[in-house]
Amino acid sequence: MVEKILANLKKSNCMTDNTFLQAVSEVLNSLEPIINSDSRYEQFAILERLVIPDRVIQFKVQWLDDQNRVQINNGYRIQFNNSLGPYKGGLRFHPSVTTGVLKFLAFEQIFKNSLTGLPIGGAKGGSDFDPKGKSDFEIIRFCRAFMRELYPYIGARVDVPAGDIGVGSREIGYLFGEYKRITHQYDGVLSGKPYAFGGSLMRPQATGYGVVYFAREMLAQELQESLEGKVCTVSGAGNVAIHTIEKLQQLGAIVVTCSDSDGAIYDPNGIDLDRVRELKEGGKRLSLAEYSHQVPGSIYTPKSEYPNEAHAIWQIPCFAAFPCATQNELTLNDAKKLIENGCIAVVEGANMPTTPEAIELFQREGVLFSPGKASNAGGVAVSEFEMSQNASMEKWDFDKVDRKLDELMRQIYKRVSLTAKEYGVERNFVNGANIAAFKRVAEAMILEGF
Ligand code: NDP
Ligand code: 2IT
Repeated sequence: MVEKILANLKKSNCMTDNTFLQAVSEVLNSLEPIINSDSRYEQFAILERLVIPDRVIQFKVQWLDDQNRVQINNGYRIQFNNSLGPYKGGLRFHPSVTTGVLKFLAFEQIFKNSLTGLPIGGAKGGSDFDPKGKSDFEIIRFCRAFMRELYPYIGARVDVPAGDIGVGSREIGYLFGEYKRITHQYDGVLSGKPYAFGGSLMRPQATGYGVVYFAREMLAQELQESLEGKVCTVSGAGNVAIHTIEKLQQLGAIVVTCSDSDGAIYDPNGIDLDRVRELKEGGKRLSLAEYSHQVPGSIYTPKSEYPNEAHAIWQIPCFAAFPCATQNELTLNDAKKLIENGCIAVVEGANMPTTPEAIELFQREGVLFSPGKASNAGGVAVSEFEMSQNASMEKWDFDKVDRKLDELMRQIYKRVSLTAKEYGVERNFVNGANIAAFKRVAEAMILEGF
């Protein structure tokens, strides 16, 4: 059954990128213990329907650069599944964006959003636009052109985009401004807005803080361990990485690494987060090589010097590893090294950063492994809190959002670990997450007919 679905998908998706198939294979294979437990799954063709997006919207984005030259990019929104609520998921602006990458991200989002227990469906969108090196006015012109094409398809009760790689509150602000100018509507059509007009406190921190809350709970429950005084490695230097590092440091962990698309920093004295922020926040995206010039004792390894099919970050000994940059950034070779160096937990902050072979090895060797759809769900959860505040015209204070986030991450951990136990795959949080998420989505799909 699973093989047949995967073969059909391969045929119908002329794919230049395998990430969509990778994500679907993982989910379908992990559903084995549940799929025959309810005859309605077959009767309603749930698996077959689940792997095909409701809609793939593609459009041309035309904008003027600072030299008044016309520039063209591809824009996309993949509305994958809205059984549980309005389509919800981020926008990614990065040259590597293709339909395939966005389909993988939108598919993962269905399950992540289901795990939160909140009423949100799964979607993703973005563009192959590269924000690096663009002026603020170029970013504005691009965001306006992007929204001019996207606005008919979104709405506070229809589809609510947010940020992802290359899209933070600055870009969401510009996108919102254009939506408002075109439609004359002032509602929660986007989340991750600046606090000044409708954003939620703590949305910028939510994904990273949530990752650490999940890790704290998992370590306490599974191993009676804490993060205090432990050496941790984090990859990435963007929104998720920065706030993962911040919360780890608040809990007394010693974070010794971070990275960007060109190289990695090892700082045995603990990452100086203010320096990283100066280089990376506000869309600056300066090179981390600068960090090693500014901070004595730190070492920068450019990407060209990474070991064969491995990454510099994962060569550093640590208690727990937090991949927070991008997909497939932690390979089998990296996993071998982490295990050799005594790493006992891997907590994904990015979406699908660990390759399937690496996950398998971690699980075989008893390393606690948390998939991103469970541990990075705090971002989208606080996005939903933002939708809720917008709809009721309320403003929650920081502590309220923080408490709700912490509680929600504990709930996700509990849901995932109990489900794994119930289906005979104890401590397999990948299968636990996929099964728990699937049950909720499948039930809604059945009850809504077809
Ligand atoms: P940002 O754009 O803020 O940061 C991305 C970071 O990853 C940057 O340091 C960037 O380097 C690096 N990076 C991007 N692409 C590559 C690549 N191909 N190879 C190596 N490094 C790369 O994005 P976020 O922090 O928001 O996103 C990071 C991950 O977390 C993504 O997988 C995203 O899908 C996921 N995520 C994000 C959420 C959010 O709320 N923002 C929520 C849940 C998951 P450089 O500085 O050189 O560009
Ligand atoms: O991958 C993700 O969960 C996000 N990029 C956040 C999505 C959201 O709607 O907040």
